Amino acid sequence: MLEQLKDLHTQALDELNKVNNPRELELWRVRHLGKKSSLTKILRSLAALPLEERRKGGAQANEIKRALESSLEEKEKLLQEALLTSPLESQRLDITLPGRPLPAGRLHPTTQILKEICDVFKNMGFQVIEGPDVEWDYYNFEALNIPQHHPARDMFATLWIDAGMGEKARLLRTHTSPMQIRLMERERPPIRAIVPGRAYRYEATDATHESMFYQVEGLAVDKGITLADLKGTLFDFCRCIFGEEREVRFRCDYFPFVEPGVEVAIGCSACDGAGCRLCGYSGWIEILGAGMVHPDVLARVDIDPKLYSGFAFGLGVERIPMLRYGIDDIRLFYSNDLRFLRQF
Ligand code: 2NL
Repeated sequence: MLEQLKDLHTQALDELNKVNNPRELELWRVRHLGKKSSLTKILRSLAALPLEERRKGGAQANEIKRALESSLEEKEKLLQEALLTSPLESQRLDITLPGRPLPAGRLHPTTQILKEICDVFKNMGFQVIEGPDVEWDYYNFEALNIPQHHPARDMFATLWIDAGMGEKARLLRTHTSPMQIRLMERERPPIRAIVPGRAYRYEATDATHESMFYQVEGLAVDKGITLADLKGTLFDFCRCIFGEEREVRFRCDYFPFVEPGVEVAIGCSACDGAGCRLCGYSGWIEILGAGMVHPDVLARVDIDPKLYSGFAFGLGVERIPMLRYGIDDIRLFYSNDLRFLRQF
């Protein structure tokens, strides 16, 4: 019987080694320690044996039973642990792996140059304000000294929202000046402000014309403002944006809302003034229109032109990066071609 018990023990341990999950373990327990197991049968049969054999066999059988029970417990623990750690192992994250690089965006070239322009004027004490893209005829034309049916309206090919309604017609502003009229209506001199924003024209597009473009307009109104203030301010601006060395030229020009009107040009950076295709063989590139605010414009917003005077200017924003980087088509700015945009 002792031999039989030994075999039984080794066989049970052998089988226990092959157990892989709690269900198999339970089957193993029933087989080797359950009521119908060989071991239980042996323990039951002991009663019929003579005392000496019963004692020896009993001791052996009980020892094996305890051994199997503690093996069972151990195995149970092992399986429990494996149950916890195996998903942790198989789903392990390597937190030392470098992350996937996120494609970094960038500011649109127009946004970049707008910030640069605004910073220059902010440093000179101008405030930056914005206004609506949809305007009344009154603010876009009438208040700027361009009455109904005046030929000067032809200078600004207009996108109308409701044409033929006189001063009450709405339109897409053809310049950002309307906001400066609004500013002069609600504030009293001294006024120093620039208005960056979109402007719209009803025009066929080509390399130098877009139906939507950006403008920065500036305005300064106070007692004793002269053309010299205008010249000094715009010279400084040109030096900040184009560098100390670039030449700046002032000449007469006409805009209905100023008197006198001037045009500001800088020496062509492509040919250094020698003359090339970019500058139309003149050596100069026009970048700004400006002038002294027309007395009638001041009077209309109830600023007395006998006491106050002002200068105003307007510049096309896209022209600056076009000159600086040799971009030969303004349409590139707003056609969303990433090959173009990624270069800035
Ligand atoms: C150009 C010309 C200019 C102004 C804009 C202005 C605004 C007010 C009163 C008087 Cl509220 N003038 N603005 C003056 C002269 C020229 O822009 O060619 N811009 C691209």
